[in-house]
Amino acid sequence: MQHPGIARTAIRRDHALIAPESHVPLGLPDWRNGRVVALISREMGAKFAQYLLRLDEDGLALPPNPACEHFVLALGGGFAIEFPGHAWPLPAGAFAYLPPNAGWRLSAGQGGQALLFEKPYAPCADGPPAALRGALADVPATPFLGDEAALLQELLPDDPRFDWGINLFEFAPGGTLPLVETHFMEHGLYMLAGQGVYRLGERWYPVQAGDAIWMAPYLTQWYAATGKVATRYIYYKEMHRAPAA
Ligand code: UGY
Ligand code: MN
Repeated sequence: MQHPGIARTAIRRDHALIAPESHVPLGLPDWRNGRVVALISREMGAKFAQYLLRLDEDGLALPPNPACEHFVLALGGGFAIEFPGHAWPLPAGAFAYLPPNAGWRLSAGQGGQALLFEKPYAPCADGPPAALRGALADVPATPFLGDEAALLQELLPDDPRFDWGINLFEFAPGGTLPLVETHFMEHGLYMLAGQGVYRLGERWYPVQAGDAIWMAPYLTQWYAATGKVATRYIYYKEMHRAPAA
């Protein structure tokens, strides 16, 4: 058994790796039979939040910050999401986008685990967009920069009313990001499957399914999938907006 004083977790000024052994769940007001781990938040220096929700039987979750926009992905178990005029089933692998102040309620019949991204919406003339839902299995995957070993699914439409993109990368074993990236957009990332090595700035981290990563603006970043199975990670990035003036 691993020594309880050892963790892969690392929190730095411009990046963070949050490994499951460091999770500290908490309950929130008006939630029922549910707890949340704030994997990434403004407290850490990020401009958004990323949560892991665990609801037990008959659980109910509400938006942590209702004035923000949200993206929820059902990881396991089953959920239903309700907001005025809508009630959508959200089985494992389904996702939903909820605009600011949508007034949603996420319920779990038998229980389940979900990932939640949350951000203050950056307005534009025609925004914000309406709520939408989808399923990972229905979103086409395209080779990233022509690389068949790095398949990218863009879960939200390429529509300037969206101020963020939520994407899913699948790397075949041995696949890598084709370049060391740097950009003004932040990332929040959650590893769904596989393992590899993430370069974050000048540090290199062994990472695996269940890990979360925050990358601040301009952090240099690169990934190599080293496991025997494909890596799948979902990540958030700012989109369709210029850097702050
Ligand atoms: O979209 C991106 O910036 C993506 N290629 N970055 C990453 O996976 N770290
Ligand atoms: Mn990037």
